[in-house]
Amino acid sequence: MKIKNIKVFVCCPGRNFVTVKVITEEGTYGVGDATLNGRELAVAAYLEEHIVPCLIGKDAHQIEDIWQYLFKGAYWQNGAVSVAAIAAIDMALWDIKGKLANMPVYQLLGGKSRKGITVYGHANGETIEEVLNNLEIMIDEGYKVVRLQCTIPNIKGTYGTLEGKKNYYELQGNRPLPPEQEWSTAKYMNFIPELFKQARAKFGYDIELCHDVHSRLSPIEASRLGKLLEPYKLYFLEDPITTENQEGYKVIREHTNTPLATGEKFNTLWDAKEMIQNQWIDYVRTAITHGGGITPLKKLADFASLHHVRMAPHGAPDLSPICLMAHMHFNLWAPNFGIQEFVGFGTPELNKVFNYEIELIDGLLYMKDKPGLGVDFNEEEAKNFPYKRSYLPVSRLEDGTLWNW
Ligand code: GCO
Ligand code: MG
Repeated sequence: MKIKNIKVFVCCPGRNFVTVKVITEEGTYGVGDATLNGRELAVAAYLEEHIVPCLIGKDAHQIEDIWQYLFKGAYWQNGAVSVAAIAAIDMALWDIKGKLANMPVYQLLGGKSRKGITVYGHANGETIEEVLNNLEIMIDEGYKVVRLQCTIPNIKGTYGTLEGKKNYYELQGNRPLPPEQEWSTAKYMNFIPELFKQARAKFGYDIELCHDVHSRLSPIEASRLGKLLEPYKLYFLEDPITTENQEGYKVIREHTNTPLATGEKFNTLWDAKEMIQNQWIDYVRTAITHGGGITPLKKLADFASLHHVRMAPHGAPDLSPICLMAHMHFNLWAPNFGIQEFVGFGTPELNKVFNYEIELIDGLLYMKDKPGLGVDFNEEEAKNFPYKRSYLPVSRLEDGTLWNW
């Protein structure tokens, strides 16, 4: 089953996506997601210039060996650009293997560990009232877990919210230069417990709630926030700090029993090794696209399960539906799956380019059993949505110091 051709596409149906199509000599093809928000063309070039030529003629069945060849064989192993590129090839090869076996990929991983995938959605708002109205809508839609983010009063720019745009695609698809936003840890820390206090007062404790700090605190500030939020029993507090120093999580862990989640920027298992083996975190959020594919994520899940850490894959709108569908298979299998981040069913433009079927029933996401990953990429439609340069914002403190976004 030799690889005959690999095509790389960069398109913008609302926002930019990098997609790979691996085609075998027999005509079976698989698709993969290589999107790296704000750096899409670097990944496309890495694929086209440095990966594709090496894979033509290789056996598409040798998924593990191809992964090792692209990772170890490159000498420069880690890094967001190269790992996203490898991930897309890996996903496409699993898609091919599933199609050839006439089985959904989860069957090849070991079968189903659960009937559906618990997801958390996002309730955002410019005010607490708006967040709570959106939360109510999501509870009515059946969500069992919801992430709450609210604009912080008296900070210029918004924080993790929609900035008045109608959806994430309108917000993120058109930022030709990085917008700058302001940050104040003090204002944030003084405000955010109130959001959760009011949410609990209005909706009680049956709905699970979580929150993303986007790595803006120091370990001791995060410890204090975790403690302040304890009465509101969060499902998890995400990315309270940056993770260059894994032992930062030890500090937080020693001070609070608020569960902790991190990992959406991790590229390898080793990025999370100490925090997992020391049980400083509860959920690891690495996505199949940014963690190198299904092949290494399987190892990460097994390693995490030895230490009571569960998987909670990143599911932001900058991961394409191919990644979402790969997560569906992975999550159906992973015995230590916890929860999947889910930002909804996309837009009409997005769903013209990516064809997939999912359904949310009572807070669980389901898909139809189809061979492979069960998602297709429409090359012709993609041509109608050319790449547009677009960046994530950057943050600065009120005195101008560059901060973590
Ligand atoms: C999340 C994330 C995203 C990221 C984005 C970066 O938890 O969903 O933090 O909002 O910021 O994916 O490209
Ligand atoms: Mg996050």
